[in-house]
Amino acid sequence: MIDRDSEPPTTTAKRRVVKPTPAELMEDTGTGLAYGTRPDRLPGFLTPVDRFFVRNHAPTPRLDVTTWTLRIEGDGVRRPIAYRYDDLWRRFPLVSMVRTLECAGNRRRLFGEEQGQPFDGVSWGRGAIGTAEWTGVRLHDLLDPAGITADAREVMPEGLDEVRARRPLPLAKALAPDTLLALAMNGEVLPPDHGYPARVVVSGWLGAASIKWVGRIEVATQPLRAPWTLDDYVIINSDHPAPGIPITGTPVTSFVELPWPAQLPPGPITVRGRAFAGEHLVSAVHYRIDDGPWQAADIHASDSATRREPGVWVRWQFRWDASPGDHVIRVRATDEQGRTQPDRTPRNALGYCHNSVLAHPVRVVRSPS
Ligand SMILES: Nc1nc2c(c(=O)[nH]1)N[C@H]1C(S)=C(S)[C@@H](COP(=O)(O)O)O[C@H]1N2
Ligand SMILES: [Mo]
Repeated sequence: MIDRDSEPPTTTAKRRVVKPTPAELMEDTGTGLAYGTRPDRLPGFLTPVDRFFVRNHAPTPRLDVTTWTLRIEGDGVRRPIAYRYDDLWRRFPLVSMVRTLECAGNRRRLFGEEQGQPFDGVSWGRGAIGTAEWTGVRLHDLLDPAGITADAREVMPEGLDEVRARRPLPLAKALAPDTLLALAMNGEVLPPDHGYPARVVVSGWLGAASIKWVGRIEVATQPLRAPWTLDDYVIINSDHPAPGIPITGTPVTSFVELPWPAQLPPGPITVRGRAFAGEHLVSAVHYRIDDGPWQAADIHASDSATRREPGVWVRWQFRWDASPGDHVIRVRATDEQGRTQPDRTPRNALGYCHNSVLAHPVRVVRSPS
């Protein structure tokens, strides 16, 4: 049996996001809190806001910027500060950067199928990944006026949603030049579901590090404890028993921009997709049709939307003369350190970081039904 990308959810949970999530653009995971981008609905290098995946742990909060403040505090700063929304726009240099966000649970349903046993947790298909141009202020520039102490170690942004989502970052990652407090996404003020008025964007790390609806940032001289590094977003396996290891960067992965399963007419076509390697660079993408040889796909080197850089996906493509019948497309991306997508992902208890080479089913028929 072929499982479909957008298996209709068995329960129709109440929607707890703001933007429309039509089935032509997004995959409903059935939770009311998590909607994936359909991989076959990517018109350009960036993922448009209308289809960018959403992952909430509580309903999207509606925040009012006339009363909203951002507090910087904790024993790792000498002078706690509170910023208003206008301060963020006016007092600091604005920076724009293209970055990909991927949820650590992306492809969990496929991971469960590979293991022959479903995982608990959001049953994602391939859609919990997206790329946007984020505009905002460097976290470094915001923290600096508070006077970071010499012994500061961790920085923890906290959300104003019901779960007060928070996750500590090591000081060095928080101060990296490409760690941003984003105020805008693809040239628009941040939409409510993506963290309005301000969200963190942590380059190359799992989506859960990029806290939305930030209201407070704690700087601490001691390691901070939070549910998302203690109970969730950790790798628990035989090498690392509970509480496991908190996930940071995500491993090299790729996907084909076709529905699952796909149906195509016979003849020459261009098969397209994306590859992403977290904090690393994608150095190669190979593909294989059925039992044929592995061949190099063409990585778009001339994307004017972005330079090729770590933290950003690449587009790739190849030409294929599709003959009638059932076929399987496999794609394997490799990062600059030579790490490549495995045939099987070693099991971990919570079903994170699935990056196996997928056997993408394609039916080639003369008159698609
Ligand atoms: N405050 C808050 N921030 C959050 C979350 C959340 O539930 N609350 N979800 C996280 C997770 S798990 C992911 S994958 C990303 C998803 O970002 P997006 O909804 O903009 O795609 O946001 C992260 N930031
Ligand atoms: Mo996530």
